[in-house]
Amino acid sequence: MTENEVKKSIDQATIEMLEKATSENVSTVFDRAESMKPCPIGADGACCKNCAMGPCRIPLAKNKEETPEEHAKRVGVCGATAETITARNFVRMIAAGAAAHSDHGRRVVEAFKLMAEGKAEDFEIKDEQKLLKLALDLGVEIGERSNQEIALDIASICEKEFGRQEGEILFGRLAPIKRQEIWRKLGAYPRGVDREIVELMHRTHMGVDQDYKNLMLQGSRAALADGWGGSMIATEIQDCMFGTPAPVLSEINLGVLEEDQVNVIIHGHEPALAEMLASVSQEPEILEYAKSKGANGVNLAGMCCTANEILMRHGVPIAGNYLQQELAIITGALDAMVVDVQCIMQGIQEVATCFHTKIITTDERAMITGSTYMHFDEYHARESARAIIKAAIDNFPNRRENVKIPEVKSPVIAGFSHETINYLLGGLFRASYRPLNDNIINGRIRGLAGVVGCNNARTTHDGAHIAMIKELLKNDVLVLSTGCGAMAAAKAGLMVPEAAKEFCGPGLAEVCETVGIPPVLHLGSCVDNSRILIAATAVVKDGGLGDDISDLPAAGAAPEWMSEKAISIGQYFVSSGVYTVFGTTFPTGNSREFTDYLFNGMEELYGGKWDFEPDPIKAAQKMIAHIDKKRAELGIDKARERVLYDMEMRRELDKV
Ligand code: NFS
Repeated sequence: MTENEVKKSIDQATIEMLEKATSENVSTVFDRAESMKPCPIGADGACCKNCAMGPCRIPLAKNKEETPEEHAKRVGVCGATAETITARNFVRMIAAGAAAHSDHGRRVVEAFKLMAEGKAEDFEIKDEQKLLKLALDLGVEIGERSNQEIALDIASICEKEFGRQEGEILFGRLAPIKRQEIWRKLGAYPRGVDREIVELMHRTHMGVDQDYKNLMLQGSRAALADGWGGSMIATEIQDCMFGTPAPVLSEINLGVLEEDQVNVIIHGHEPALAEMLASVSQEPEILEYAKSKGANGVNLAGMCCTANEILMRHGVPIAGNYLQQELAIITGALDAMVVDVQCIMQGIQEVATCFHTKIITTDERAMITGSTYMHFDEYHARESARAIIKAAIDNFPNRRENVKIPEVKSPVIAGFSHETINYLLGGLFRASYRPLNDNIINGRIRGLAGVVGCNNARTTHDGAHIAMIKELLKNDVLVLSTGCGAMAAAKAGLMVPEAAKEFCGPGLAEVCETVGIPPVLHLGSCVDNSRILIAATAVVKDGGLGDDISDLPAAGAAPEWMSEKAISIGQYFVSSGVYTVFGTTFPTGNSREFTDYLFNGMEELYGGKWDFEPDPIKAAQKMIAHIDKKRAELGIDKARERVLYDMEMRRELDKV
């Protein structure tokens, strides 16, 4: 292991595979990040390419105050100011991120509708309870009607929600009343996400909206239409069709690949295909076919968010997070990487040419030149999945000599949906968040943190996630996690109940040990950040901690973010009242005024705000400071002092 590689990742499996990549002369994202530095102008949002008079670059000189005269000169050819250009770039990131989540949601609704119409026989309603709850939320008549009839109504309401032209999105009603009033007062209560994104793209076209506060209002609307709309629809319908997650034990990291079996990784985001692959991969006929090709079985593993989906629902192991996608191929043991949409690096195809791995694309929206396309047909989902697995099996005999699977994996308990947390805390017959609220009020739990988001090759892989989470746990902050951040936590052994004793402050450790939960709760994929919104709302509704999400001793973070989806998530957290800190880089350095609006001004309007802190320990401390501020405002800071005093006393006693 060279010193250089330690900086690339804190994950042992990753470090080993990077060594293998170097020795076999295979270039990865880590190498490319080293040889190509980010453009400093683009990184700060200082480049406007919204018309052909540009691109205009108006960089801000760092480490130096700008005079008003200098600022006035720093404009694009059309006269657009630094504020306008930076804000336009920022809200366009929100639009792209919201579009990705919501188009995923729409696909799920389409499959759900086909199922309800009886046209997609391989799908079914797995969670009837959730279907009925959804019917109540959406005002769908239940009566004596069949599940199919109810599902059909739900599908057509959800389908229309994406394009809602006026009024308020229906799932917004699930937010605390006070939050909804804030959105109404500000004019931020969104219509359908399609409408909000189109309007956002219109407003950022040359010569339209030229006021950064007004642009951010539209940014908030698009982001809220994602979080409380597109993403929430995705989560709710997926739960109906594939089951609401419940705690499940599995394993994570490249060590889950098996040398003697056909290894298939499903990578991407939408769970329909992954569900079918999980369902067919152990069919006797398939296993027999694998045997005929010399393999001892078929080993399905996940990568990125689709991995979270099938981990949460079926305990299918995870091979790794975002920055490990090329490394899975570099093991030499991967027979097929099956991908759908989002977070799939084009680099995997080039890496695959150095090995025998077959890259199989399955979605007509996401093709990769040089890969094999096998259409996933929702009408005949099981047949499509069988064909894909068979293609992987056919590739098994093509394995070359250079196979090396790192012997690194960790146990993980996942599956903490809002419903599960409710049952675990309150019991099946009196499901409630009461014990959580009581423990926050009495100070054993200092507060809640959502640590979510990606990996980024510009910072040490997993490093910031783990440093931040450990700092939070030490200070009695319960962590909820999704996406690649959740995978980082799982790989570091933080998603098993035993972790509580080792990593948590005494108050949090006691609560986790009593309830039997890990101190970092895996809530799912990135669209499942909607579960965090619902959990936060449940805490508000249970009482004693204010009457809005912005009153809670809670904070959000994405310490290694890279995708535009993360910006949309950050914005809907902020617009829902959450203090949200990002690491690595922040794309608004070009305008101090606009950045100040995000970091301070928004709080006056929404009660939540953005922040940026690349040092994960400092970022965690900022989150803790915010949590303590909220505790003081709620008048529960004294309880916490008493608990701390008690623990200090106990430690003193231990020394005697
Ligand atoms: Ni989220 Fe999922 Fe990972 Fe980032 Fe990509 S997989 S939706 S965007 S990289 S957390």
